[in-house]
Amino acid sequence: MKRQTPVKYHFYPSDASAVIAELGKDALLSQLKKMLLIRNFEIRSEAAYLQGKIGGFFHSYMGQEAVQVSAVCAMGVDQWWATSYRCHALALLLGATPDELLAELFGRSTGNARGRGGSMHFFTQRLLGGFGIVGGQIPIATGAAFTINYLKAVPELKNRKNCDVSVCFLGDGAVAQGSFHESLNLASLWNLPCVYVIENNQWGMGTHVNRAISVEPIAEKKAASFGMDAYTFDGMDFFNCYTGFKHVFEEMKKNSRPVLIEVIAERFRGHSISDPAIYRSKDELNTCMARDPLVIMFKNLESAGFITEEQYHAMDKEHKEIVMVALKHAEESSWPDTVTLEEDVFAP
Ligand SMILES: Cc1ncc(C[n+]2csc(CCOP(=O)(O)OP(=O)(O)O)c2C)c(N)n1
Ligand SMILES: [Mg+2]
Repeated sequence: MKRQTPVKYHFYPSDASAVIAELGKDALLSQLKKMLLIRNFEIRSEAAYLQGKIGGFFHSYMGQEAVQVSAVCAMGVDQWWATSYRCHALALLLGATPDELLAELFGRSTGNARGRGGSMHFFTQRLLGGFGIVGGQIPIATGAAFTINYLKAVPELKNRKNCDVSVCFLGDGAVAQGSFHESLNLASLWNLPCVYVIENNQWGMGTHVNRAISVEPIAEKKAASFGMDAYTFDGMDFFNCYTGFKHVFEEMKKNSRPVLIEVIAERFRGHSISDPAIYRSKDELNTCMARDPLVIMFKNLESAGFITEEQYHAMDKEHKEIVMVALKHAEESSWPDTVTLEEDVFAP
């Protein structure tokens, strides 16, 4: 049965003006540019898909940009990162180029995974994936957190390049998976520095979170059972997310304890490109799109005197053009040679 009462979230306290003072104009404009790159990447690749140029699965991150942009801004690229199949944004944030990602969507040999992975399996040196199995990334990210401690504990490995935390994004739907509970239990027992971030966009395919997950707010109610601290952030607000992620990161560097974060977000599209999302009314969609994370970010930076509306439109156009160039590169790239079909296949 659907829960009727609206969920009361306790967002981590934040003050946009404090973040503006801390990060300053250049760093904040650079975050806004990242959001615009992600948004334009999603819009243009969606259009290419609808023209039949891209096949397979395709899950848009549109609407959730503030979450991963702020997390990478607060913790830096040099951590371990993992996410679900909704992985376009994180790959862009961790250094993959629009050229290689679009070529991957087009299935070309110049792609991020040489055309073999497609939309759900982007990776970078620091991004462990892109996972198509719901909850599949949770044990992997937990293992990466184990590695962080292992490298610190073994004297001969102490000089190896290490990082501070492993960050695992997962959807609200993944909370019902066994891998979630097994991983969080182990991470707590073994003090693994893993940041588990539930991106609660209210839906797991066409099932509303209140018909799939027994308690809400999810992090607040579940973290205690693992002896972890819980946090809730407003996923449409870069400043709230950044403040929260920064706090968590600083705490974890001191105590090496895992944490559970729930970020309340909205996806502006259906579950995937083939989902018309008729389970959500137009009014509901309009209400959530009225809180566009890009607009919220822009308005704050405009009030701070960092950018005008005209400059914002020019910045948007500039990123649209970056993606158009990448589209051309993808279209002109060659298909993988069929003789490579059996390469990189693990078959013992
Ligand atoms: C183990 C497993 N079960 C079911 C599926 C089918 N499936 C794909 S996405 C999805 C919904 C997941 O929703 P959520 O975790 O909230 O992530 P979101 O798509 O909202 O980002 C389901 C059930 C799957 N891929 N893997
Ligand atoms: Mg979801």
